[in-house]
Amino acid sequence: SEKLRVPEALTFDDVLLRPRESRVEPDEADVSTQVSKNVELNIPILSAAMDTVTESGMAIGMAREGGLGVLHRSMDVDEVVAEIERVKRADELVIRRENVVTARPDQTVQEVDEMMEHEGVSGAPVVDEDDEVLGIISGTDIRPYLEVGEKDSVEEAMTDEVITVHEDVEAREALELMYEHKIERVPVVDDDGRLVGLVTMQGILARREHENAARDEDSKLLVGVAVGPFEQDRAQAVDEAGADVLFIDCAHAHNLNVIDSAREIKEEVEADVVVGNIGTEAAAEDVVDFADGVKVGIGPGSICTTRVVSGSGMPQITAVSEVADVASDYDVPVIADGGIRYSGDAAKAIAAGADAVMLGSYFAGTDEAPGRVITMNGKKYKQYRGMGSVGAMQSGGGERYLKDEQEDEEFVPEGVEAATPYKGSLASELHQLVGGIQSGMGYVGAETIPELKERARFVRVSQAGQTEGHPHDVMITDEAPNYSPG
Ligand code: RVP
Repeated sequence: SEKLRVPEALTFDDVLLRPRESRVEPDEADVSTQVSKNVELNIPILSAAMDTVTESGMAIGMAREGGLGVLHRSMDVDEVVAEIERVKRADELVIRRENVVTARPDQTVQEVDEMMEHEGVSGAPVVDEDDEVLGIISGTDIRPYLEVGEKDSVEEAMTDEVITVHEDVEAREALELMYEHKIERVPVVDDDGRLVGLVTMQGILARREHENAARDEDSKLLVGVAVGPFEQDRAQAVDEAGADVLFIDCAHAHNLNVIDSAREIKEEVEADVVVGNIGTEAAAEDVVDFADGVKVGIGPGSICTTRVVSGSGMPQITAVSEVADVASDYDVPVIADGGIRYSGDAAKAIAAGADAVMLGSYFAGTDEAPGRVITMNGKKYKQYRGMGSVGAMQSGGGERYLKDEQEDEEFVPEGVEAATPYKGSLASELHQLVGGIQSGMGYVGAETIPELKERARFVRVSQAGQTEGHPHDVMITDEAPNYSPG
C-alpha cells in the first residue's frame, strides 16, 4: 500500500560526521551564533525551560558562560518577572540608586558602622536630603573613631574629596580611576551631582571573570523566557520586564491555533519570538514568515514519552535538517531541542542545520539547576522531570501537554519523573560540551558555526559501527568528565 511506502528518518546514533580536510585547531574554532534574528550568543547552547532546569540561577550561569537560559513557565507571572530582574541585575556595572546603601552626614559613626555591617557593605556614599553626594565613608574612615568618639558624626569622619563618575561610565574607565586614587567604590552622579548609582571594584572584577558572557546593549545578562502559546498577558509582562527572547512553549506548534496566537504575540512584544516545537518542513513553512527563530524537537527528550504515548514524533537529525532547509532560506535561526546526551550529539545537531542546541538532562544535575542533591545507594543525584510528567503537571507546568477538557480529569502524561547524576558546576559541564563541539568543527574543517552547518556531511552508521564508536571490549576504570556509558 502507498501508506507503507514510508520515508526513513534518522537520529543522532544513526549518523556520524564525515572527517574532512581541515586547518582548524579546535580551540580556535569560533562558536558564536545567532539564537534568534536579533540575539547573538557566544556559545550555541541553551538550557531547557523546565522546572528542574532553568530558574534565575541557571539563567545567570548560562549567560555568564555565553549561552542562554530559558526560564520555565511553571510559576506565576509576578515570580517570573522577579526572576528576569534577578538575571538582569546580576552583573550590573552600576548598582542602581535604590540598591545603594547610603549614610547621612548627621548620623553617628557608630550608627553607620552597624548599618554597614547589617547591609553587608564596607562603605557608603554620604548624601544630603536632596541626594547630593557630600562624601563617602568606609570602614577605614570609621575605625579610628570607633575607638575614641563613637558619637562623632559621619560628617567629621567621612572623606569629603570624593571622586564621582557620570552615568555613562565604562568599566575600564571606572577601574582606572579606582586604581589611580586607591579607592574601591565610586558614586555615580547626574549633572546636578545627585547620586544615581555606585560602581564597585568588586563588581567590575566579578564581571571580568566572565568575558565571554552573553549581554544586552546595556551590558546586562541575556535571558530567555518560556510563555504558553495562549498566554498573551504573560508575554506582555515578561517583555516589559526585559526578556530578550520569548519562547512559545508548545509540544506541537504546528497546531494552527497555536500559530495564530504566536503571530499575535509577536506583533505585541519587543523581544524576539522563537516558535516551537516543530519537526517538519511543512511546520517550518507555516512559521518562518513571522518567527524570529524556530525550535525543533518532537519527542527526542530524555524524559519524554510523547512518541510512546501518542505514537507520533520525528527522529531528531531528520527533524532538524527538514526544518533547517526551510528556515535557512528565510534567515530564521534553528534551535535543536532535546535528545542530546553527548557533546558529539550537539555537533551533529548543528551539522544537520541547527544554529544552537537546547539541553535539559545535561544540565539538570548541576549546582545551578533548581532542587537539592539527593543521595541514593551512596550516589548523588538531582531530580529531573518532564514538564509533561504527572508531577510537573500537578504543580502547574504541564499546560504544554494538557488538553483543555483534561484539566480536572486524570492526566495523560507525556513525560516521566527521574533522577540524574549530580554533576557539580555548570561551567565545567559547558566546558566539555563546547569543547566537544569545537572538536567536531576541527574534524569537519569548520571555523565557525555557519561553516559547520555548511561543510558537514554525514555517514550512516550501522549497529556494528555504533558499538565500535563507544568504548568497547574494555572495562572503564576511571570516569571521563564527558563520557558515561549510555
Ligand atoms: P533532554 O535534553 O533530552 O533532557 O530534553 C529536554 C527537552 O525535552 C526540553 O527542552 C523539552 O523540549 C522536552 N521536554 C520537556 N518536558 C518534556 C516532557 O514531559 N515530555 N519534554
